[in-house]
Amino acid sequence: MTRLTERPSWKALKAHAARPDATDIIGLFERDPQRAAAFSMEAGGLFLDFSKNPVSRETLALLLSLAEQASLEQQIQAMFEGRRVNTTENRPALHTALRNRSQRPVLVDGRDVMPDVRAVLERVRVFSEAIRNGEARGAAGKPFTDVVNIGIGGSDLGPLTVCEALRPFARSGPRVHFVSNVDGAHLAATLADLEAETTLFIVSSKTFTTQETMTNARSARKWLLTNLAGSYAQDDVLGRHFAAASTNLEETGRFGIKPEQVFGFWDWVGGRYSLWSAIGLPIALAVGFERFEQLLAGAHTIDEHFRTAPPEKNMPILLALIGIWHSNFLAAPSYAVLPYAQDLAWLPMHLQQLDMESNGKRIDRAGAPVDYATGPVIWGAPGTNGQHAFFQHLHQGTRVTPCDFILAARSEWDMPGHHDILLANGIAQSEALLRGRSPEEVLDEIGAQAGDDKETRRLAVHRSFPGNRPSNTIVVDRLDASAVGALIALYEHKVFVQGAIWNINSFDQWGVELGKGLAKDVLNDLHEGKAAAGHDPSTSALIERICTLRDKQ
Ligand code: G6Q
Repeated sequence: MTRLTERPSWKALKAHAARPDATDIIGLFERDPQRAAAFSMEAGGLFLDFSKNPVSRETLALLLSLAEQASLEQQIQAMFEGRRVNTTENRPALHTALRNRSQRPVLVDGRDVMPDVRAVLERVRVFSEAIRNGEARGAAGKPFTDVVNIGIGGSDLGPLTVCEALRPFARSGPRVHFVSNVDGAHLAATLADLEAETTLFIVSSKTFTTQETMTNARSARKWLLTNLAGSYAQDDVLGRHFAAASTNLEETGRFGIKPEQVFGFWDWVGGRYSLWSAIGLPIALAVGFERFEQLLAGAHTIDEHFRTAPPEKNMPILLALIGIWHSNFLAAPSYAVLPYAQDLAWLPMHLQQLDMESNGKRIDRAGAPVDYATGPVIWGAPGTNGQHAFFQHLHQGTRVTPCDFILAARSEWDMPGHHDILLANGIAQSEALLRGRSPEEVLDEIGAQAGDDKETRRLAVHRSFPGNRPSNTIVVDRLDASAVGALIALYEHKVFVQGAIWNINSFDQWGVELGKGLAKDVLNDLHEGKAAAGHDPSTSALIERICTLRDKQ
């Protein structure tokens, strides 16, 4: 296969990006009165306006031919069909099967995985309903008021993001807490407010060997037994107060979790794509199984759209291509996700993992180093807070950061007057980024006459904005479970498309292994109180310093 940078579409895009007016978005609007309508689309309850990007019809055509030359449609099909698209781990990536609401079978090695998927979902339904309605109780016979999910990475961020997003619908369920960090502060501060008699722990870990999760799980078990084992049998305490979402049934049993409280999934579910599996159990507990199903259904609608819509009308494909245009051809180093919704506060973090762990790769699928940029740095925070912090950089910094604004037309909270202010700010920010403000406009606005006030003219430069800064705006009617499912699925597929075009494997994460291994050696050193041979001088000195400070009387 021809290398990506050697393909005609890549070269044409390079030339296209070198035009002097390549980033003139305002000019595109001036020349095309239909632009706002022509460069926006709807799918699965999501509306995407991508008109505020330096993308013309010609740009789009070139980007679409880049996708075609990467055999994108065949790659999409391969993922949905359960082919082993995760080539370094020799596995399919079938998060789409977890939310397959159709009757279509999904075959892995000729076997339909859907009966197993449905069976686990049914067990999640029964268990979550029993906890929510108080039928399932703790060792003291009391219903559970609090659930603590212990997990990290993909076993934390996905369910946490969704539970936060659906807070308005969580009023009748138990409170759900998330403990991820091995920093004892996380577990200790969470447990400080909880009663052992009414607390259920879910250990969420695909492997059930993750250092942080197992450390937290063991400390939680100790806390529970210290508080309850004096009055109740240890087996009963563990059996009732612990559940697990895992693929490692041997280890969950060894930990003391009853098989009936273990919810399985499969090696073809990647951690950062696992919220749709048993890892979503905290979601079902927080907002009810029916809403969990609505979440799956929302994602499934986007899956169907992604699988069947032609590339030029395909939302994840368009979003991905625009991202490629920014990062590979216009040299944007990062990408900001700006939900104007406090309930989506964790979305930027979830997307950061999804995108950066999937596409932060430098070796292509053939094993050769790439000679083009892959996944950008993803960051962001909810509006309007960001406006009072890093938006300065977005508007006037030297680096251009493409942004996604995410807005919900209606609020789930009864707080009169707030939502319009929130929406107005979100819309106005994308307008300001596009429009900018010249020094002359600043002077006009402050009523100064050219030349008559040196100080005013000096300040006008500082108060001006370059404009032509790109953004997408995604609008949902309301942030219900279906919209949240659709939104996350949209980004999952965007990431897939980019990985497919960059010819990298978006489904492995070898880059997290080296540090994990070294941490074991450093932990040994900390236990020994001195640095063993073999570290670099900086690392040895740090270990020694930490040991000295730690052991000081
Ligand atoms: C995600 C990664 C990673 C993983 C965590 C937790 O795609 O694989 O974030 O989810 O390392 O792993 P366990 O679920 O096995 O504890």
